[in-house]
Amino acid sequence: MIAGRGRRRARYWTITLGALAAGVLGVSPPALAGSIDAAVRDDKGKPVADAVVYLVPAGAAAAARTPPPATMDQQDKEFIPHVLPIEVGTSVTFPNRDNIRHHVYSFSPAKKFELPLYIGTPANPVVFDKAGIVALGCNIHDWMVGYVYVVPTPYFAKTGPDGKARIADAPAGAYDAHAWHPRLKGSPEPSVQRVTLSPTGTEQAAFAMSLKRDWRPPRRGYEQQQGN
Ligand SMILES: [Cu+2]
Repeated sequence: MIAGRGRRRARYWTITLGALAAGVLGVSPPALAGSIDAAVRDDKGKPVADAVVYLVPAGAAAAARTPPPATMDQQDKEFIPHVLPIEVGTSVTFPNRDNIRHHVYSFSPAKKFELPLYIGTPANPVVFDKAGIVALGCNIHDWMVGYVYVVPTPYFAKTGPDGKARIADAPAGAYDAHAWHPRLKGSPEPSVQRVTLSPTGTEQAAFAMSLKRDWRPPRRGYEQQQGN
């Protein structure tokens, strides 16, 4: 009799504690996502492609996570994409899709590394563990220039040929919106503006930037010399 009541009481507490745990852990409302449409133009009003727009939370930082891996191809003796934005901690593979060897390197403080002469995909990806600009070159082909731009946030996008970029999945709240481009004139620091994302509607942000001329060592002379 007493033992039976004890069992019932134990079951009562198990159910009650279970319900409490579900209340605390399981039914918190989902984070409401906001979105932003950014438009980047140069000082003549022309749309700027390949600009990286990213949102840094004004308050608490975004929860730490392992970002998905990314790829920087080498194809037809170019880095593709020309600009690869990634979050800090991202692993990047550098497959060589050409049938000649490339030798990828970076002397940038944010990530110094070298992938000596290779064809195919190097066994180990490169992990970018510090925010900043990583300029890529190839020891063999001087005109090959690419950028990995490492941002301290999962909320980023790159402008297309129309100069527009959309970030659609950031939790509602206040952010500093940054815009960066590899040919920014003067300081390489991104331009910043405060935006507040609401769970309804889309914020707009307009950036204007002065760009340096797009100069790279020419391909033609080399290819005539080498016959490739
Ligand atoms: Cu190369």
